[in-house]
Amino acid sequence: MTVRTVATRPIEGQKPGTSGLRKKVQVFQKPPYLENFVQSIFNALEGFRGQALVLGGDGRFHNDRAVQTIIQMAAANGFGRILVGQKGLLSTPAASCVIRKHRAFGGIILSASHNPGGPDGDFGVKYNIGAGGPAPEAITDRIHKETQRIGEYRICESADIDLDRIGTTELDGTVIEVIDPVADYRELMERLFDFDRLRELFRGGFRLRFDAMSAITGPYAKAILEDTLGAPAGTVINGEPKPDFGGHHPDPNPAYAEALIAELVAADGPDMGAASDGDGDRNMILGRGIYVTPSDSLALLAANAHLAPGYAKGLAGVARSMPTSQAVDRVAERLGIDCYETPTGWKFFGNLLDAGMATLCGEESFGTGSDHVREKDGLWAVLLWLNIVAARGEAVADIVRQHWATYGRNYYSRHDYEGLDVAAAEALMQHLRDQLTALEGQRFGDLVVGGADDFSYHDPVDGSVSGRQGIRVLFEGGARIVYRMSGTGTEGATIRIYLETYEPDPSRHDQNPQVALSELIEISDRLSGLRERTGRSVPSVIT
Ligand code: VG1
Ligand code: CO
Repeated sequence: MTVRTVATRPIEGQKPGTSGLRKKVQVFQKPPYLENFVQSIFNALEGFRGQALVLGGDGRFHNDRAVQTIIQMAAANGFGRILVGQKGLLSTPAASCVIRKHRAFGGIILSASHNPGGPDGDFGVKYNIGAGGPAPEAITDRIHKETQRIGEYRICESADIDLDRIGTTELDGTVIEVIDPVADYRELMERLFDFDRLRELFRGGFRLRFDAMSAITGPYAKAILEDTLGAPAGTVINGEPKPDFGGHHPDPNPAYAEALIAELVAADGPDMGAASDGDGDRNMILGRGIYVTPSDSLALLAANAHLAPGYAKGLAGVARSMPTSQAVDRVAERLGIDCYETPTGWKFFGNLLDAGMATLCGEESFGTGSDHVREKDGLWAVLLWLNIVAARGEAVADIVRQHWATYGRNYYSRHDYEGLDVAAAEALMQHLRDQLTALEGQRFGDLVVGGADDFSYHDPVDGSVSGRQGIRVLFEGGARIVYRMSGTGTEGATIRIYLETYEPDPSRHDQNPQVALSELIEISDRLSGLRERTGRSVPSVIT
């Protein structure tokens, strides 16, 4: 076997975003795009010689080719072991679980997550550290620097490794272990949740519909929900991972999971509905006749987690990304635990989880997780919900309504404007920034601005500071408007506007969120000048 050193030159734009480097499949397909980025990851790391690397992806188009290339490069760069999921597959939370359990040096996850797949879709590469979580900014910055000065990459030229069969092979002194992608993850879930109780729930006729959206969670959901917990066959729909996700958008939200929503609205619909995204780290929860917003879900899980064995001792603290609604803050206050506010992106939760300061964390973008791994975890959230439903013996809708009655309801919505002209989007953000100091004290109808800033995060664990993380307009009484530019898209710019208002009165808990938020939506338009600047009058997606 020969290790080849191949001369190369830096490629523009290899800068990791909110969650890894995401580009069109065609960009990644063209050598040496992938090779450059992977070598830059290795160049940015120290001390991995002889250590283990975990590798796998969500099965999207190009996953199979990219996995082979990365195996050859990891071997050539001196890793001692490569743990790769069978067929090159690993969900994002399972990869995090495997890294931690096998004490790997780190892992590479191939996914563009909730972005569409297929030959014309998106591809992505993300590096996770030994703690199991996404590389923190200090490392992603280093990787970006390496991409700008790369001169060569190393690769072991060999035939493709057989990834269909579980077992061990060797490549130039590097041991390659093809592992069952589900086994370690299932074992972890079994330790956290009361599987006997869940079996009873399904034996009693509880009906769950889980939409895997033709993405990676299918095999995990079937193995755990159907094969282990006895949910009837057909509980998991769209359960076969496909390279193009069946042509669908693997993003579990009301806009892209219409069929599931329709089923749950029906009077004779299932008791609970759920969906997850391309790489299995997101979740959407539905009850019969009710959609649970991710922010409410986080708050509810925090209030009820003690009902599951893995969290019976209570929570050390909770954390949410800044734009996520403040519903969980109210739960934390009542529990007497800390609530941390971090920038968008799971990498910011890692330190809090490692330090034992937070047990649960979540984002408004359908992400919830805990200290069991260092990624958000879609199926985990579904199992925790099931455990809570089983322990309380109540319907999802009743649990949600009781929660609102106790804590008040945080009406919440996110408006996304996608595919905008980059310069126009940047100018809009700057226009908002320019108004920040003048905003304080201004009155808009009944609402008074209590403060406005561009969110800056001071990590309480390592002292690092991350600035420009989103513009916040905070009104007295808890209402907010937040503006951010997306860091995961691959076409033009996406502006996300997050709207939130608080309603303590239970007699007003049945409004349509868009109506409850209409005043804020108007103010938001006025402050940003969005219509004039972008020519758009309606959001691309409302969640
Ligand atoms: C989006 C979400 C963010 C999430 C990220 C990765 O980022 O808003 O909350 O962490 O996607 O999720 P952005 O920068 O586009 O707003 V996943 O499931 O795509 O890895
Ligand atoms: Co994802």
